[in-house]
Amino acid sequence: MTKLLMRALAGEVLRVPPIWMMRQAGRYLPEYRATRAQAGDFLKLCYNPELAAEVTLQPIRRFGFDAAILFADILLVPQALGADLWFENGEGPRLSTITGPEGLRALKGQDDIHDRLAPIYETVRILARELPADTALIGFAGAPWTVATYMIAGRGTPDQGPAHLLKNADRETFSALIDRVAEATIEYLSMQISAGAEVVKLFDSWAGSLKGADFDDFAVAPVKRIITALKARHPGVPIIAFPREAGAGYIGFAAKTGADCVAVDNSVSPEWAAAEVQKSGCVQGNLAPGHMVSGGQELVEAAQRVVRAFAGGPHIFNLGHGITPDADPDNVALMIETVRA
Ligand code: 1CP
Repeated sequence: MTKLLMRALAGEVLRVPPIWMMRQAGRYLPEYRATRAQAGDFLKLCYNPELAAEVTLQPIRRFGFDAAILFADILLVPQALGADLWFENGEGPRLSTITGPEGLRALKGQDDIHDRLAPIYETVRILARELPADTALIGFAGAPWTVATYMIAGRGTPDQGPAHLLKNADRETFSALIDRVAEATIEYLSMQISAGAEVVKLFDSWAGSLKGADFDDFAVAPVKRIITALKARHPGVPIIAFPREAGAGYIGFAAKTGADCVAVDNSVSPEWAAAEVQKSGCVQGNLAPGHMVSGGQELVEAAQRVVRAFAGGPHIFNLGHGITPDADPDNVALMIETVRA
């Protein structure tokens, strides 16, 4: 029987939606923390295929989600392109920065990224073998704008200021960087698909700070380019796009980019997303991640509201953004029980 996630992505309206969770392998799980300690640190975990496959499988074993998402990070692509990457304890990622044409010229080409990324493809091959027969395997990458914000600033930024500055001051360098990331992302995702990923997702976590024509040029166009190239090479593989906090930009996003499913964050109501986004196809989302910390009857009611709002069309149940380290695994179990009841 076809996997539930694939059925929703094909446009089927299901009585019970498939369910998975962004960052489902992560620090809220004691078994994840133990495996991460065994690996040494976060990046060593990403590049260790056996241990990365193990942490991908942990939430599947514990909760029986309908999909597993490859354990890796969107910042491995910049690293494969030649950026230095490290994680400051308790603070997050740090990268070497690109501030002008010299930085761009120093980057590797899209065909030179695979040596560094080979362990990720091996993780996908292990997962394709070891996942339960009804669990779908999702590969992923960052969308070019979000990846570029880290490559330009060298870290996460609240308003993506440095990336906006380069975009406005040196459009040529900025556009060329977006193109280089898009080209690398096509090759990276194509290799994940060849290794066994059945679905791929593009995370554009900072899409919400692109306004007006910038949204069309840097959130829509590069994602469309990646999807068009992947569809030509792998016609049957569905693609989920997540232009987080796009607001009105969610409307028509699937048609503009060719995505099979649009993931929506919880800054929009499920009723609004059902009316405005789901009318053009499958929608993923959008329970507020805070419910995984607070739990209780409010979690139950909010999860029921999401299920009810999206019941008239194809839907994948998910959070509006990643689960946080302070979440309680019992609340995850309660969410799944509620959705499947
Ligand atoms: O300490 C740790 O163990 C590291 C925490 C962590 C984890 C579990 C990071 C560092 N990355 C990941 C895994 C990860 N990252 C996955 C794995 C699959 C899953 O279970 O979902 C995925 C899909 C990502 C994607 C990712 N990384 C995004 C896009 C999604 C999002 O959350 O918006 C972004 C922006 C990153 C960058 C990144 N990596 C890690 C952190 C702390 C960050 C965010 C930095 C910032 O706040 O700017």
